[in-house]
Amino acid sequence: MQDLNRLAAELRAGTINRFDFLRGAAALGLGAAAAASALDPFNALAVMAASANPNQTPAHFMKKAKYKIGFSQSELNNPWRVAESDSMAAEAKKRSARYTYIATVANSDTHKQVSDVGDMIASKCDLIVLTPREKDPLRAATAKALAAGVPVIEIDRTSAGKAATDYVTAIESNFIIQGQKVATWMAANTKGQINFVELRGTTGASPAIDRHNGFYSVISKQSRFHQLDSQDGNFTLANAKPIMTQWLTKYGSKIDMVYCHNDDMAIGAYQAMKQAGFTKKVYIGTIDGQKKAIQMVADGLFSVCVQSDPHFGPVTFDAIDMYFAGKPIPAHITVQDHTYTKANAASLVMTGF
Ligand code: GYE
Repeated sequence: MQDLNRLAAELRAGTINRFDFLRGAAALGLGAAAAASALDPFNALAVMAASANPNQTPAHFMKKAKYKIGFSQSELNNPWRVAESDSMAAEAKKRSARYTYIATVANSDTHKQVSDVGDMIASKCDLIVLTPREKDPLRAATAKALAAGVPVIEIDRTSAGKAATDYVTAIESNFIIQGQKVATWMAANTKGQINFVELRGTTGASPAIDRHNGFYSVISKQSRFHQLDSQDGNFTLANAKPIMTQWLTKYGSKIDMVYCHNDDMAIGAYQAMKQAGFTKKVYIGTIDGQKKAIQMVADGLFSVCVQSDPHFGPVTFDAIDMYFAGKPIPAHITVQDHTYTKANAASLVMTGF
């Protein structure tokens, strides 16, 4: 109990943060609730909730020569996710003097991703990088890590909960702005009545929610745009292509525009049109920035592509360095993305993946 009292004093003094406190309590065999009740009447959970931004606390008592980092990937079912995992692995290799690195893939199974994070906690990872497949269910994973005192950095997507409170930081693109950029391009560069279909990303994933809301925040104010249909294409070509084939049968040449939450689905929609012998010129707006898609913008096959840069390795490991150096980390780190149009795409193909 002496050790727990020392930790509590340090937490109160602000020389350690609540991740440190919970990790210290866990090392003593105590979970968060047990740590709190053992400290009664000093209620640790209340103090932790009221304590300053955990990222701003300078001291981290667990100094080590090498930290173990775990990366929980949701799935590798499209080129974007492969590029992201490759970027993380390459950066971990560059910094292998300071970090050991393990990675898991949840194979599109949200429950498996929650248990993957549990396994990383059990295998004594010092920090977990998480790309949460679905927003709400992955809250269980960050809660588990927080209770065990293991800091989590969320990259590319976010789970429910708050950056700098439930996890250290969120490193991601602004998905609302991405959707708005596609809609703004369509509003500025088309004329007359426009009927459109929307291929959405995985239901429950933060980019699917935000890219939908961002797009509609602009397009619903334009009375000449009409939605014919909208379906979940799971961010994959394989799911999106048959949906587009059905729409071509159902709506045919009524379709003027296709809005896709990612390039893989846009390429699937384009292939479906080609295979159906559909020759009408349809506007296609997409997000991600595969080299192939940027080239299709340059060739006039896609109208606009907004980048969502998957190269998270360097920025994530910079944040990890800062965390273990006890330096303040902003709650949100926003990735800056290009907008590719006919005017600039040919010269920017190399910025893709
Ligand atoms: O657009 C898509 C991937 O979470 C930002 O997920 C990411 C999205 C990306 O499967 O291609």
